[in-house]
Amino acid sequence: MKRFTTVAAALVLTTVTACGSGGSGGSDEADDGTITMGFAQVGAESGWRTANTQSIQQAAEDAGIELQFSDAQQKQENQIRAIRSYIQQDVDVIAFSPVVETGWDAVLLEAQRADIPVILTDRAIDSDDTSLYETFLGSDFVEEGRKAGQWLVENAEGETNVVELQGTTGAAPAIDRKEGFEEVIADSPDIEIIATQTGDFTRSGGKEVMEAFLRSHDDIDVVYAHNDDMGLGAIEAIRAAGMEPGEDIQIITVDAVEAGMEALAAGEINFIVECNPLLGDQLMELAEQVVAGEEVPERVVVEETTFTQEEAEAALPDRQY
Ligand code: GYE
Repeated sequence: MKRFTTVAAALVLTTVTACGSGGSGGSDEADDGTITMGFAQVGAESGWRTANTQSIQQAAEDAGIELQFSDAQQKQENQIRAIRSYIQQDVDVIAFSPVVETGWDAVLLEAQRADIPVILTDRAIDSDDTSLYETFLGSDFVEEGRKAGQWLVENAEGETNVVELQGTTGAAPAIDRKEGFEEVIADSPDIEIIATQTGDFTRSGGKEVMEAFLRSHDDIDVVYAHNDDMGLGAIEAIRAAGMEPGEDIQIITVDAVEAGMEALAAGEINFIVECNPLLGDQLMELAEQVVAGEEVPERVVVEETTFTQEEAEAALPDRQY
């Protein structure tokens, strides 16, 4: 009898301990082995983002990871609020794609104090304290900008006036794609960026800014858009101004989402640098490793390619996004 009591008491204790570390949501890994991830997404601004969100949701389901998902509508304060709520819920791991590079130290310190590991995905942050996150999974945006510039250097004939549609101001892909492109064209004095402005990575933003560029410049040769969506908006603006996109004005974009690839194959865009949004499976793998306390690389770079018009036509049937 005495022995039975002891075992029963031990069992009760174990249960209490599991609950205690499980947090209020009862979703902590200690409960039944299920990992809960809080994911703070940027928004739904582009075809790339839609494909990225689908990839993350599908991969979580496949990996049996419980996903708490939020859409910040491209606002940093919304993302910070989402991260705080994940901290409060005591999730096992937080992942997010920072809308802009700076201003994250305070909230990430809160996550660190609560012992919740953070994974950066897609976009990087600009902070001296690299202990605030475990790893960064995403593309090399500077390299993407270089590839765009390289194509132009190889294909430009004579004086070439470029207008640039930048991504969201302060976002890593906007800063880096600009930097990589400028670096490569710097040695070509014939190529000049005559106007540059943000279109916030949206089709409507790209269209609006391109309309303004067309009103103030009658000598535009090339559009360099930091994503397909803005390039697609520029196509509409160019058509409305009575010109042929891809011919009268050449267009270079980044992403290679389906709508962009279709426009490339149709001759309306001239060159696309790929940026792969299918990060879900890799993210879930990293999350499992991080939660298990395993070492993960500081940086995981996504492999990418580029597409000419002919290559787009050949690749389109097999594209997943
Ligand atoms: O290129 C753009 C999206 O952060 C890589 O964000 C991502 C970028 C992508 O809105 O289409």
